[in-house]
Amino acid sequence: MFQEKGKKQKICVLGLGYIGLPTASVLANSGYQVVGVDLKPSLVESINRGLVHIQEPGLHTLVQAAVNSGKLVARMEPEPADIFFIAVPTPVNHGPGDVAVDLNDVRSAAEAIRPHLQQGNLVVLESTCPPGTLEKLVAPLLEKGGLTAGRDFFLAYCPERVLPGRTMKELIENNRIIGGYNHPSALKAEALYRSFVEGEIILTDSRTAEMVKVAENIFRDVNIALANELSFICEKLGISIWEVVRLANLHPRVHLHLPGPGVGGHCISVDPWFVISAFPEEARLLATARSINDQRPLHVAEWAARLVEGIPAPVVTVMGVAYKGNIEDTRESPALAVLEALRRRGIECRVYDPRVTAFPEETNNLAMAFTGADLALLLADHDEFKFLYPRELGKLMRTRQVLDTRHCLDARLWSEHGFKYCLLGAGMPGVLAAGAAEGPPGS
Ligand code: SAJ
Repeated sequence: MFQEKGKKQKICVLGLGYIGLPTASVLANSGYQVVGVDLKPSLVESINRGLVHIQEPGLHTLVQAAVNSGKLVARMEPEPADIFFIAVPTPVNHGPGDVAVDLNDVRSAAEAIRPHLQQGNLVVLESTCPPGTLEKLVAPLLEKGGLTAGRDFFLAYCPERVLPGRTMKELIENNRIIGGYNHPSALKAEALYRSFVEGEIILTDSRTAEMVKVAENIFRDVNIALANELSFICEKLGISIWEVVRLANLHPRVHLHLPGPGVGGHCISVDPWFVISAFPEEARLLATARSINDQRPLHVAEWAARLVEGIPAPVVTVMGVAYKGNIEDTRESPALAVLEALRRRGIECRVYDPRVTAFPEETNNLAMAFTGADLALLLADHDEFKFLYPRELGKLMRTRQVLDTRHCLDARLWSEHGFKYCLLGAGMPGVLAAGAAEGPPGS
């Protein structure tokens, strides 16, 4: 059986980031001999010491076990193997009036694999890519070595679908879509994934699998944009979008997402561009959704600025610079755009985030962050914020005001301690004071 044989197979994972490292460690702990490849020497060195550069529950333990058992080693270059995984970044670059998809890392990975590719090998692309990438870019690059894709070696696109913060669990439990370059390739990849995935595995062609992956994230982006647009309207109506979403979602066929300060992370705010840039005429809804979500940080900054208007040399303390709650990742975080917009207006900003460690101006010292502040601006709904004492915080602050953009805090509690509690998507600031004592629905 492939699976039994697979236990002894050697796998090269190119890219030891948010997907590559968790995947490499799971594969190593499933019995494969894994060589993790990354271009960053410091990262390679630290992984070989069992250390991780990503905060993800369960990852450190797994990497340590894999390294200690000798099943996982990190290198700067690929080497001959039975299976190659490509899990490298696929960013988009925003130029003036133009967004360009950057597939350079995928290209480099395919070129690095090529000299080592042998008859019978399997190459799997996991990075999110524009539909058609496997056929049009990866296969031709690999074939330049003289072997033919689908005949001499197997090739498949298997998108990762894990939610940051739940990666290790979802890597095993999620259903997987496998898009084969041809059917034999899909079957070969299926056998590999069956050896560590507990969810269902569905086979299709590579272009469909590529489109499925981006469609999943596009669905979320468009749905969030809808919630954000309704949120603008609810503010004008003086009602709460949060209550509207809660009640609408009681309908069995409605699943509105939540509004917020914007859409961050390296997936939802990036992947729609893989389709928009290739189909600008057709992808009108996608582009509109992107633009609605991109405007959110400016709207939040506008609210915040209004709340501190008239205060001499106002200070705003941002609570949570991560792109969402309970993670340490700040990539594409809406908080960055909010900070920039506030600073452009000359407003002094501080950043308090108990999760994020790699943000230069971040502090997890409450006193440093809140002393003399005029507004606590909650942007990421970390669990820690739910347990903050508004009474203690209020003593430090110059003006007791909080703007909650995630419906995270207990409005009644904060109001009881003298705070003007404002909830994004629940009426304009003037109107908010009246509704403040009501607290969030269900509180
Ligand atoms: N957000 C909202 N409202 C919501 C949900 C999210 O404003 O109702 C915001 C978040 O605060 C965050 C952004 O959207 O700023 C993205 O967060 P997320 O939790 O929706 O997504 P990611 O980027 O952490 O992970 C997504 C997931 N995709 C889907 O759920 C369809 C994950 O499963 C994918 O594997 C991942 O993208 C990826 O790598 O593509």
